[in-house]
Amino acid sequence: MKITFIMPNIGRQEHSLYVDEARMEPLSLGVLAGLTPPDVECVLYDDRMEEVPYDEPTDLVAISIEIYAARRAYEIAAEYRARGVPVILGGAHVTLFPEEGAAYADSIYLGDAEFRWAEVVDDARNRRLQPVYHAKVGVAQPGGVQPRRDLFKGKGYLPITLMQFSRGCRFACDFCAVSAYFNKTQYIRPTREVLDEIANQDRKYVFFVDDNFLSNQEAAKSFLRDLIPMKIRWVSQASLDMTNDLELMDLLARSGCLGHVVGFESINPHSIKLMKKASPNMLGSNRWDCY
Ligand code: B12
Ligand code: SF4
Repeated sequence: MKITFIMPNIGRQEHSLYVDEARMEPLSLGVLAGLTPPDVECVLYDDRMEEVPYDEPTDLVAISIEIYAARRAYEIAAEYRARGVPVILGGAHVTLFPEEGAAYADSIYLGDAEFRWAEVVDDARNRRLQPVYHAKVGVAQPGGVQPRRDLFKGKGYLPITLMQFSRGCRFACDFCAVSAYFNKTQYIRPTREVLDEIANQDRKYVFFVDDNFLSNQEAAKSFLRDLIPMKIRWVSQASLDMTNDLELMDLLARSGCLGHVVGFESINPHSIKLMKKASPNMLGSNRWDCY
C-alpha cells in the first residue's frame, strides 16, 4: 500500500497573487507518516515547493489543511478524485469546518492524527474508508513517535527543525483557532520524549511550533533546565507574561532561546479587552493587559 501526503500552498501562481514561501517543513505530515505502519510506502509532496504529480499511482491521498490553503487543497483533492484515488482531509481547518471539507473529500478526519490514524490506514487498505473520523486532541506523538523527517530531504526547506514541546494554550482569545481547537487547554509532552527527538535530528536550530510555549510557566521552567545541556539554539511562540518572571527569562537565555513570536494584536486596551486577549484573573490583578 502507498500513501501520498500533500501540503497545499495558499495558491498557485496562475490562480493567486500570493504564494507562500515560508519554506518550513510540514511537521503535521511528518508526524502522520511517522504514525503510519512501516509496511506502508509513504511519499510527500509539498505544493509550496514542487509540482504535485497527480498521475503517480497511489492508494490514498492525505491532505493537511489550514484555513489559508483550503481552496487550493480542494483543487488538489478534485484532481486525485477525478483519477479515482480516495482522498482524506485533516487539520485545524477541517476540524473546525467539517461540513466544508466533507464536500471535497471521500473522508474527513477531525482532531489529532495520533488517536485514529492507524485505523484510517487499516480501513483504506481494506477499501472501507469511513466518511468521517472523530478523534480527540491532546498530547503529541505519544510513546515518542518520531516524525518521518527523511521525507523532507532534498526539497529545499530552511535548515531549521520544527518540533513541539506542547500543543494548545490556556488562554481564551476569541479570534484564535488554537483556543477553539484545544478548548483553552495546553497539553505538554514528556520531557524525555522531546529531548530524544532533539537528539534524533542533526540540526542545531529548532523552532518549537508550540501555540504558547510558556502557557504553563512552571512546566516550561522544568523543561528548560533539562534543555540547557542539549546546547541548541531555538525560537518559539509565547505570551508576554514571561517578562514578569526573571527566573524564567534567565532560563530562556541559558537554554539557547533566541526569541519568541509574540502576539500583541493591538495597542488599544479596549480592543484587547473586546477580543478577550487576557483576563484580570490570569493577570492576578484588575488590569487588562496585552498578552
Ligand atoms: C508553525 C506554524 C506556522 C509557521 C509555518 C510552518 C510551516 N511548516 O510552514 C509560520 C510561523 C510561518 C506560520 C505562519 C502562518 N500561520 Co501558522 N501556525 C503554525 C502552528 C503554530 C503550528 C503548526 C504545526 O506544525 N503544528 C504541529 C502539527 C503536528 O500539528 P497540526 O498541524 O495541528 O497537525 C495535527 C492535527 O491537526 C492533525 N492533522 C493535520 N493535518 C492532517 C491531515 C490528515 C489527513 C489527518 C488525518 C490529520 C491531520 O494531525 C496532526 C498530528 O496530530 C499552528 C498552530 C497549530 N496548533 O497547529 C499555526 C496556525 C496553523 N497558523 C495559522 C495562521 C493563521 C498563520 C498565518 C496566516 C498567520 C499570519 N497572519 O500571517 C501564517 C500563514 C503562513 C503561510 N502559509 O503563509 C492558524 C491557522 C488557522 C486555521 N483555522 O487553520 C494556526 C492554527 C494558528 C492559530 N492561532 O490560529 N504558521
Ligand atoms: S495567547 Fe496566543 S495561542 Fe493563546 S489563545 Fe491567545 S492568541 Fe491563541
